[in-house]
Amino acid sequence: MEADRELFSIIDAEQERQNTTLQLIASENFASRAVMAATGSVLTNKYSEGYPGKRYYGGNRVVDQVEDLARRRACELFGAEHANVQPHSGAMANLAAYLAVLQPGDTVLGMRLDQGGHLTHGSPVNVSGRLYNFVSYGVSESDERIDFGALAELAERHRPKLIVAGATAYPRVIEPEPLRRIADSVGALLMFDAAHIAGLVAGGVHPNPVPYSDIVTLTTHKTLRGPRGGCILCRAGLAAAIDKTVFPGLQGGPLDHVIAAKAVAFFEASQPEFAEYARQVVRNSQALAEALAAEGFRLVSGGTDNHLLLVDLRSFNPDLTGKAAQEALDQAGITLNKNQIPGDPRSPFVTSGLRIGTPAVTTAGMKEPEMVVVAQLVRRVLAAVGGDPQELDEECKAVREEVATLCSKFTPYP
Ligand code: DSN
Repeated sequence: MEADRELFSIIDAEQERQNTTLQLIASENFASRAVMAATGSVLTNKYSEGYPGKRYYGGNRVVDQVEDLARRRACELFGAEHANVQPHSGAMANLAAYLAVLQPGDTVLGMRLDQGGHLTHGSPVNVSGRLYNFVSYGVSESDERIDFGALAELAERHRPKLIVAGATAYPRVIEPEPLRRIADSVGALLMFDAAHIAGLVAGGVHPNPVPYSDIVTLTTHKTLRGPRGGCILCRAGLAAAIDKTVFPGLQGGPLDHVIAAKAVAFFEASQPEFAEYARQVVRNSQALAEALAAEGFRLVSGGTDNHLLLVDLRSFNPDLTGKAAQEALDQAGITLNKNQIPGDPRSPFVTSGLRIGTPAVTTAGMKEPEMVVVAQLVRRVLAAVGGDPQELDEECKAVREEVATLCSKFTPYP
């Protein structure tokens, strides 16, 4: 058969993009060759509905070993009693967790999307917000950190069955202990969505929510640096309910090739080098925050202690929107995303902020000195937005060349 040159040349173009431009999307990373080899393996050919030892089809002796290994490694890495490694994504992991412990109409507390939460934490446009009575909590105006006092009051008033913790755009540590206390005070279950910080937890730089939570969901492709997918960790008492909900409740056949790659990622994340990686992710994020502040940008909450930072663009230029900033930076080879900031007067499609993350550039080998250069490049582009369009074009072109030179020393896939 003729080779599919058309498709593979498109993939080559994406590899070139990843190698030559700056990847600063907080939820992205560069998976290892081993993770990608497992994802591209013959395991993609197998059907294996069910769980190890209890499959619907034959021929699963080998696949059972893969899934058992992935489950065992996930439990060891996070100190969990049970792991389900089949969720196709973080959204599926969250939905399965809800379906396992809630009835439609039940009350749940979750962090509001525009305060740093996630669509699946009760947004009205997501099935979570349609099926359950989500009540939102957020950050306090004064320090832009989770307002635990207000959260405790909401819990007292609404008596939720479940409290959902975790965020996608929150630059601070989320302490699991006070959440457990609040959940216990009203007899609620606690679910911690650790999708963003799973790698920081595995690397020992953030507190592990597993001992405090009834359920922890995560994705394997963000700071954890594995394949695109989800995972659920839970107490032994919830294992049967979670497993039954993932399959046959929600999904069909598991993606065995991705489960194999998750096993690789759990192995890699258990190595001493990964702990150093996680530490460097945070050091880079803090260096970038400091450098951006020196360039005139206000950081939401004043800085960061994780892998991401939120920039309030209004401090730099009140007319500069996240949308315009993202588009100009994209043109200059700097990939990141516009993001609402707490209390943002602009819509999620426009926004007043940017979210910037360091997991991918840290994997590529960048350190604090490179973060200072990145901040300067970002400032140069954003200073030109809103002025003469031709000057903006020229500045983007000049920055793009400097970005390419920088990336040539830190190429993820040479
Ligand atoms: N899309 C992910 C993120 O960027 O945070 C969350 O699902």
